[in-house]
Amino acid sequence: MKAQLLQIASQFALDGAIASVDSLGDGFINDTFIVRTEGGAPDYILQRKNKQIFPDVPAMMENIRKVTDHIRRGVVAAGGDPLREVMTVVPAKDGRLYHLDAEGEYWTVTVFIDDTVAYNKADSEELARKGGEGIGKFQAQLADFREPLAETIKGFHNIRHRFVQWDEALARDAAGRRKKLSEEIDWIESRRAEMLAFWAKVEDGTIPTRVTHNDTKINNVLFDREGRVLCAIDLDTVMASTSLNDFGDAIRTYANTGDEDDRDLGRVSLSLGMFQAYTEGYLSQRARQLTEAEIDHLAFSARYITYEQVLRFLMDYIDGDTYYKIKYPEHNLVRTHAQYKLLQSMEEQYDAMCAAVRETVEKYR
Ligand code: GN1
Ligand code: MG
Repeated sequence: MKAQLLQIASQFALDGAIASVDSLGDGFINDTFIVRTEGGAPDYILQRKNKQIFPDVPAMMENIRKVTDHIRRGVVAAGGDPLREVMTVVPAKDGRLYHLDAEGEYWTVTVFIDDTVAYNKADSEELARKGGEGIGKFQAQLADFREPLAETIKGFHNIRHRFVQWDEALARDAAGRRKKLSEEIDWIESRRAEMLAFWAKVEDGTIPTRVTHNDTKINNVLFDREGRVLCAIDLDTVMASTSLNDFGDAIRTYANTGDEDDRDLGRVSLSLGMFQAYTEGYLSQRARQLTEAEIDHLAFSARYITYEQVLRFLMDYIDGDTYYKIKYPEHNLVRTHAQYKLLQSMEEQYDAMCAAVRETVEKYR
């Protein structure tokens, strides 16, 4: 394996001789390694990309290249450090953005950003504020990005597309579970029209399409040792959609007082304090650039994404657990209930969420 990894790393246009290649982190999706080099050259991140989740790795890498090139121009113009304040894709020696090995696996390299801090859980309002700042900064840097981006996962946060999958899953009833789920199915159906009405505004351009990160959890933002935001990382799911999705998905994860798969529903609710903190950090970067329609739907986007997550977990349960990894047989149903509890908590506190958004916008405009 070591020899194979060295051979793969040597396919890339690295500065400095390779000293070692070692496994790094415990990501669920890709396999990640660190390539150490000799002398003053940077170290590198080598990844084998997951073909099951990303059927078109070349298109994905092209998306990442476009987006990071754009951010880099802005960082350089502002006198920042382009090796620390944005991810750098390192091409293979043949000029491609990936190396395809003899087994048909796709490998990619980026520059390793040294001396940084990342967090796995947002356990304070201060950290939520900084996380919001990190994603807000990422979006602000891409506000004038105009190039087309490939749709690397079809209809990812498109509820119209999810309903097509949902209706098929119900009709198939592959695991024979549908008859026991009439209450849960009703949670989805009773909100179908409302969610489609929101999405129609994205489709007709009332809500603009921008660059979206699509995986805005806290460990995808890098900080320096002084606690300043450096950049957003893990750009595999960068696509074009409404940037509200990135806000909503962050709130779904940052502001849940319990766990995504909590069996104890009493623990699950929306923390208004964490919501306010993330919103504060986010709008400190974005208040002047977002349209009125976006501001008006910011709080709703948390409901939208959480609803979508209820649908996706329940659909996977109905399908017989084919998409999400499960740790026990009812896991997807437990996730469905826990995310539904979070959705209800958001619905109950919706007026306060909207008021917090309005107050914060005024502060930064
Ligand atoms: C998956 O890979 P991970 O855990 O960051 C999923 C997200 C879901 C999330 C739910 C490509 O994200 O969309 O929100 O699980 N990613 C993909 O935990 O489907
Ligand atoms: Mg991910």
